[in-house]
Amino acid sequence: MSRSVGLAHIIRQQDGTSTGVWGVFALKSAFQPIFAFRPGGQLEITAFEGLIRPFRNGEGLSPGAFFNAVPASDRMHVETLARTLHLLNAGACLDPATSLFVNFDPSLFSEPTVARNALRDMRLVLHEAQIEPSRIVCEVTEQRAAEGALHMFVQALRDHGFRIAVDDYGAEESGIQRINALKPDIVKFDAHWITRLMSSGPGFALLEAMVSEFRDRGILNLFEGIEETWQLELAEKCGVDMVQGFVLARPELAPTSFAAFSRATPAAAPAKPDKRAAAPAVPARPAAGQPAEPAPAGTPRRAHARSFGHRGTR
Ligand SMILES: [Ca+2]
Repeated sequence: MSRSVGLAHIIRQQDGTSTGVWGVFALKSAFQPIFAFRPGGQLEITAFEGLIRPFRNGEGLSPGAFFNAVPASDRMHVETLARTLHLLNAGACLDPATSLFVNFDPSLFSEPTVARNALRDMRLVLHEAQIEPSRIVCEVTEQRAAEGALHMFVQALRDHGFRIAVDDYGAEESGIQRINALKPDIVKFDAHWITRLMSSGPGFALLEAMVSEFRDRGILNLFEGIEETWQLELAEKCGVDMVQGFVLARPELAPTSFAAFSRATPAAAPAKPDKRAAAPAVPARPAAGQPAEPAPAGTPRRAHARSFGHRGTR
């Protein structure tokens, strides 16, 4: 089965997942789990972020390079295709009890009519995927769009019943005033910024103060790009609500194996044997010393600069 989204096409695969075709590129959905801290310090998958993985002639490409290569005139089509794929694939293979984070570039939606039509189309896809709008968290970057247009777009998202997350908080010119004005449900702290702050005592204190301030305002805090065990320990010490990063789980192409953690029945896709049967109901936290440099809790250390690729991976 195939259908068109603008100039692009979506193909339903035999395993129940959907892939996209845009020019010479094949696009697939990957999902990365987002974990919540539960009482007792356990971590539980509470949501997934949809991320695009582009392929050309069967070879995987960097998402950043792919999105940079998309001409401005095609960006809306490609973004719409990416979101549509994530919604269809989430409906096919993710636990309905989890939320789905999808990325939006608000600068593409500065025209109210464009936003209205795009969100109406998105609701149709959600209906088809049998996903309630309340499961959707829209990640918006605040720094790329004009303020008035951004507020209007965020309001339109809310009117559709979606939640709002400010993405990459701390990068570039984002600031507390803009957070106060936008009143998001969730703030996702910029991965590089967190790493920098965690590397010094005063930086960590600042991070802790911000987390506490947002919490007082009813905003949930999420740290992304958590790559090392010591960062995870500091995140917990900071009182953050949710964490995402390679140390916990890497993104997996749909159909993912994550269903094993929270869903008894296999997805529309054929079950991946073995792993499912043995998987624990709640993923174990990484043991100290693995997979990466441990450090005593509360001992911030300088992180190795490593690209996490969370940008431009809509
Ligand atoms: Ca994001």
